[in-house]
Amino acid sequence: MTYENILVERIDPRVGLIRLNRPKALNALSPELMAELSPALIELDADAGIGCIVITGSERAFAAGADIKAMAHASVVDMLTDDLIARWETIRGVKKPVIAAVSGFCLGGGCELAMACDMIVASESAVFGQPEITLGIMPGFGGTQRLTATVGKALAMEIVLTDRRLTAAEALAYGLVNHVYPVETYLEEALKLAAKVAAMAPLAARLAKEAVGKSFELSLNEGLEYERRLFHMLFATADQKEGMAAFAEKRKPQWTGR
Ligand code: DAK
Repeated sequence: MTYENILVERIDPRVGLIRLNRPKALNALSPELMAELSPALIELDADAGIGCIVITGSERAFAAGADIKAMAHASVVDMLTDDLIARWETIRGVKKPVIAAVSGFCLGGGCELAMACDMIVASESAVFGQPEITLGIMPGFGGTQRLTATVGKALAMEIVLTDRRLTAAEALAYGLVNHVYPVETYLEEALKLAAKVAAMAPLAARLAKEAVGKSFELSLNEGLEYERRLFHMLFATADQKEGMAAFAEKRKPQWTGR
């Protein structure tokens, strides 16, 4: 598939890179962009040669939110019936680990997209926020849920109700991002982190991601039970045998993803 609003690359080793590419609109997430992001994610997720996916924007903007101009005249029926929401939901269904490499503006739907990823690597210039309230709306893709789970109620309320923005350093302190690097190196560092993840046993990475994700939804007891089932399941894989044999034989494991 050819894309006009994103760029897709396969980077060695085993990393898929998606660049949001509407620089003039600060990568505003238009319906057209989301319609491309969704199949690109599905394609990389299905590609056995890929072990981790990185989503990035430009140095100036990861994404300044959903496209306000495209949404301005939408009715409630448009919002309810459009398959727009399904496109946003695709990110939640991706089974491989996804890292957001964020620089510059990371606002509204852009911040929600980054938070829907599994890890965030930020540049020193990154600014996180949920400015929807200034448009007469509120976050619609996790800005009241994932953000609150990460930074806590008090700060989430301030961000969502007053358009308080977080600097990269604050985002790091509150646990919203994994690492902060200079603008010149943040993408390279995100790709290095992705390569590290992609070098792990693919099925173990997939199930480990699933189990961490479930911790947001289940009680502790249910989560522990769920984790145990996935843990047991990995003993049916060739990679578990290989990983433990390699340890005993003091060599690097050769994963097959089986
Ligand atoms: N939408 C459309 N265009 C945008 C945009 C956006 N979100 N953000 C920036 N642009 C465009 C500007 O209109 C401008 O275009 P031209 O006028 O040159 O044609 C260009 O990008 C450069 O922007 P500025 O000239 O404004 O640049 P500045 O450096 O002065 O300001 C800024 C940068 C990021 C502070 C400012 O552009 C800004 O405040 N942007 C809007 C930020 C914002 O309010 N974002 C939240 C949008 S609402 C959903 C899920 C999620 C959502 C919706 C639905 N579903 C699941 C269905 C999310 C909603 C949102 O994100």
